[in-house]
Amino acid sequence: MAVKVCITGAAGQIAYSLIPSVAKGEVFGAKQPVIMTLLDIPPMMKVLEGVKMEMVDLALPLLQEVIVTDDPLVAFDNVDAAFLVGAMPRKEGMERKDLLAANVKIFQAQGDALEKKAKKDVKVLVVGNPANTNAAICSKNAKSISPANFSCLTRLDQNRAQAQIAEKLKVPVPTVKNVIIWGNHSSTQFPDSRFAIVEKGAEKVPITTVNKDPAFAEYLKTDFIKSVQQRGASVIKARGLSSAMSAANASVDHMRDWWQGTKDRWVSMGVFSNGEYGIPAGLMYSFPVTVANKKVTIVEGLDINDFAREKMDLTAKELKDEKAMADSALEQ
Ligand code: NAX
Repeated sequence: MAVKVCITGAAGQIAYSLIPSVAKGEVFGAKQPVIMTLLDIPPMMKVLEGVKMEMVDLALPLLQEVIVTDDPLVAFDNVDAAFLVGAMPRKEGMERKDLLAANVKIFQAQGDALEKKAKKDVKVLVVGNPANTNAAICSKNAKSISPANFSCLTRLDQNRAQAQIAEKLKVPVPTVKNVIIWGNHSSTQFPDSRFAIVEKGAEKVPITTVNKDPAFAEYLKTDFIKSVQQRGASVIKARGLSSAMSAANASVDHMRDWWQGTKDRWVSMGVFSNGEYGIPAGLMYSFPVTVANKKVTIVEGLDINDFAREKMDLTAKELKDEKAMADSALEQ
């Protein structure tokens, strides 16, 4: 049976990289057929028809059907998985709270549509910003779907962090494991390298054992954190556009691990807190998690020192403020 997958914001730049990966089997399995529904807004329908033509021209064995639409009720009909990428971009002169207000309304409407149409075990990954708060609003409006089926993307931040450490240590990127992103997908996130290891054969070596130089330990507490927090802004500055190829790749990583499991490593996902590590219950917060049988479990029992506590609370506070702003925007 085919897996039915929706991608929203399907005429945009992230979707343009994400669509072929999903259609080729990189997310749901190399032998798993897919039906794809693509949602965007009415002015983008012509572009979306072009995207559909290109998908047909990929001539892929796993892609059974492509449906393009501007109606969320059609896009989410009977879907098993949804990548919610589409969001209102920040326009010149727009304040953060106006951007948030516009987006929470989009995600409220999409939550309603998911509630009406999606499978009850649908897996929803929110990529569109502000991703954490959008995911929380979406879930709130889809009451009959478990909140555990909603998450938001912080995997790009994790990948950025992992790549920077690998570069510093001159080791292959996949051998660096257990870097954590805590909190919001914003510049208050806390990229935490304290538990990171390098795998050398069967050995797991803490990164500060791989490089014992005190300057490296200092870098991990300062420039490393800042550069991961600011990486998105650096890409915009250089490219004139926000991260797209890397965001699509991270979305693939996130959904693939949710669908197929994480095996022996932690990954970071924005999920609802149940009060773990003193983070208020109900906040959509990025935690280290493992996944087995499509069930996400927050890694517990990690030591939180004063340095980490301060950073984790700061990003939680930003999320609480965003949630309050979103709630007031929805009341208006
Ligand atoms: P684009 O502007 O290229 O594409 C967005 C698409 O969404 C457009 O085609 C637009 O028409 C569509 N759209 C707008 N409102 C919609 C609605 N109500 N329903 C369906 N589609 C709608 O942006 P792109 O570069 O693809 O980025 C998409 C989102 O990802 C943005 O919000 C961006 O900020 C966010 N990002 C999130 C990241 C993360 O790690 N969580 C990283 C990358 C990116 O910044």
